[in-house]
Amino acid sequence: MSATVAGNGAGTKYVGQSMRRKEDPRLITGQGSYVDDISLPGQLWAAWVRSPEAHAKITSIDTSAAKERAGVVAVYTNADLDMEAGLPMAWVPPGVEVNTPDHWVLAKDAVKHVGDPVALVVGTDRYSVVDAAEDVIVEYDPLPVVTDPEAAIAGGPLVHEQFGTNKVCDWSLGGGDLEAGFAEADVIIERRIVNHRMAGAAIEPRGVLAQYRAGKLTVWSSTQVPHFLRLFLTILTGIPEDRVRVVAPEVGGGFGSKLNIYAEEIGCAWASIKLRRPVKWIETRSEGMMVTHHGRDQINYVKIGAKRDGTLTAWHTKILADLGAYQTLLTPLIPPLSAFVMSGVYNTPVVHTDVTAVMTNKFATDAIRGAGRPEATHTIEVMMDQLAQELDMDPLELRRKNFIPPFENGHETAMGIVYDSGNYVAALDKLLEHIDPADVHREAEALREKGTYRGIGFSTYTEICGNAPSRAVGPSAFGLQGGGWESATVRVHASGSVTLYTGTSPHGQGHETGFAQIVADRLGIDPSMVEVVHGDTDTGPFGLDTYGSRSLAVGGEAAARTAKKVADKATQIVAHQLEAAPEDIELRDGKWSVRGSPDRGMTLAEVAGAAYVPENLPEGMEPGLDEQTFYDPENFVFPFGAHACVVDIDAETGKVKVVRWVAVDDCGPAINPLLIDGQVHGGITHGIGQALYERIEYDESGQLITGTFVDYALPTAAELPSYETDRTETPSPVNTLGVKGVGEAGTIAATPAVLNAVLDALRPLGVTFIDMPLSPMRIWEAIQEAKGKAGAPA
Ligand code: MCN
Repeated sequence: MSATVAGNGAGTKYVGQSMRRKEDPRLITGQGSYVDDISLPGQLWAAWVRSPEAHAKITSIDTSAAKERAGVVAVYTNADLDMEAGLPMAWVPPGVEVNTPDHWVLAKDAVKHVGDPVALVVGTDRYSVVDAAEDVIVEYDPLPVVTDPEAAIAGGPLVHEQFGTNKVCDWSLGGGDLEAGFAEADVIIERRIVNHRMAGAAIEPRGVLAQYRAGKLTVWSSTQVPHFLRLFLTILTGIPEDRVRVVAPEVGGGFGSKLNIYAEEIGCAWASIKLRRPVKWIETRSEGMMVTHHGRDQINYVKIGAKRDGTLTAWHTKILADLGAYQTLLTPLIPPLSAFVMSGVYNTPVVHTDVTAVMTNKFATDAIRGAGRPEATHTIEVMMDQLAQELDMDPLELRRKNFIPPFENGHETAMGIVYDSGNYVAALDKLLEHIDPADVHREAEALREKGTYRGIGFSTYTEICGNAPSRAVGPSAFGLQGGGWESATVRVHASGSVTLYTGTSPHGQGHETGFAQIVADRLGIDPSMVEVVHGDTDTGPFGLDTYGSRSLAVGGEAAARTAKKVADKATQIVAHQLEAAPEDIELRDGKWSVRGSPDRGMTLAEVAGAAYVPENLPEGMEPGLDEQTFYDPENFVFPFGAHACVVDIDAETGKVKVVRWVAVDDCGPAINPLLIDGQVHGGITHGIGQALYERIEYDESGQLITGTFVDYALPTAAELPSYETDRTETPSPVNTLGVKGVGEAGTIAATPAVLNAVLDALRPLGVTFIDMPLSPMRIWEAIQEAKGKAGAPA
């Protein structure tokens, strides 16, 4: 498959190639530098005293014993904090009231979830500060706890009394007449679908090192959002932004969980300002499970209507979203993202989504890979299979009947969301070139005699990413207190090598490779000559970081446009030097030359030489060869695809094994198919993890009972098949690269394919519906219940 690349006759020498990642040699030979690899002279360590109670008044805090412990330099409580504001939440939707509690770096008067930080201990030794934290005596007066969102909204104990309710907000998005839509339907089905809470579970825990020195604050943090962090450090500490530097060194994954401004980041920075010494904190895995934000935790009450022939007439989803006790950076904004894609890939004329967000005594939810779109896709694709059952129709035929027909330049959904381009039928057709459901069903029949139930499940999806047009997401439109643009600077050095500064902040996605391919093609050089610099706010311009599969479609496009500006200037210089017309200059085989005379030409190094020794530049041209772009896209981008999952279930034990996975994804022309495959593999694994194994669980008293990886099961290679991946390439009209995001696509697609496969397998046993996570116990119980209903011996 080839990629379309716009501009300057640049060709596609590197774009489209499966180049190996430039960043990997240093990462796999131990030469990467993570926060915990960095130490500074005079460095202190921080440890946090955390609440063991899910909800309680703090009646007293005695720090005296901790302060006496050898090496302890300071112990702080909320009374010591002189910050005027707490941790930020950045969504203020116009016309919608959002009940947002104060969220202090250290709890004030009361704790609202297990792990709520109550005191900060700072000392000279990494381990003795942890002991000292245990010496802090906090007395609590327990308050009633609510962990179930349905109980919380129905008048359960109040999480924050001042609001008189646990409701955070109501928010709706819809188009078309629901009553008329359902009146037209021959069949209406309703389900309650639970999308349980999960963790990001990045391989590197969070960590912070803050140093205040000579009036400048430098913070190294394992974060996805160094630029955001710098801005909020300025707001919360009062230090001007030019005196604050944030560095995200190597970051060992985030999966959304490091898209936040955390208490530990602000607390360590604040303590280092107070103490005039560097302060470091590295998260333990159990702290990570407790106070690194969680995701999902939605209940979807869905009602859909269709004609007897399968044509959808109306779709109504009510989302109850459990936000936890506090709202972190984007917490209440995530469920509305579900609403944006609730049409899925279907031409449903009436689609409404009503979000109710609620507080409970759990830690905050926020963006975890997919952020709202996996929840929507799960609901849509599970419902499509449920409807197919009701209509006694083939689930793929039902999908085909309702697919939005192929479009290249905009399709407006019932809700007024304009998808950029799509060809959903092509993705499904391609998927079926790889796998035939009839074959799987034949195999299933043979296996059943041995007690194994095989099933196949599908998911056809689209999602919204490439965040974002500022005028669509910004304060007056959607309420995000920020923009959606991205920056890029290209510096061509005098000897012809190139540095690209991007405002994105990768943490595993491979930007150093893909972005170098884009720039290299436009400048006629090898990608090894392009260094991609990111994650340090002291280099390059302000940027908006990495999340929401935005980096390539926004940041990569900014890089492409900047490289094109450099190429345009190079063209002018070469035309002048070769005494030719600029229109006659083309970039071919690493040289700008006169069309038809390939021998007369200049390489980038020669052009750079001319630009920096400006004896013979066109009249009025500035010396130098650096350029910069701030790119704000016209629309989001909407990748799509079709996935198939085959499972085997042991009916005796209820254990599910995924035995085959075929994925066809369309993220526009591939910059690097190897990077795409890596993203899709990781994404699917994330989805399978949620569907079968992973679950953050609190008991009724608000205790976290999945506090370690012993209780919170992550899938490993041993549980998974080798994935079969393929692509279609439908260019986006939104950017010149034609690209869409792929970082979350696999996760968004995956969970309904697993659930549909499990239900397909269990159908002969009479099981018609079940919720994730599809644990052996849950499956076994469903089988027993179905047998009981059928009158068979359980
Ligand atoms: N790509 C490509 N050609 C395309 C589309 C994408 O070569 N047509 C490549 C890009 O160049 C980039 C990668 O695919 O190297 C992902 O690009 P994009 O979809 O723009 O996503 P982002 O770079 O913005 O990454 C964010 C996304 C998100 S939101 C989560 S969560 C996530 C993910 O990426 N977390 C990850 N992938 C992850 N991968 C790793 N290893 N670790 C994480 O924490």
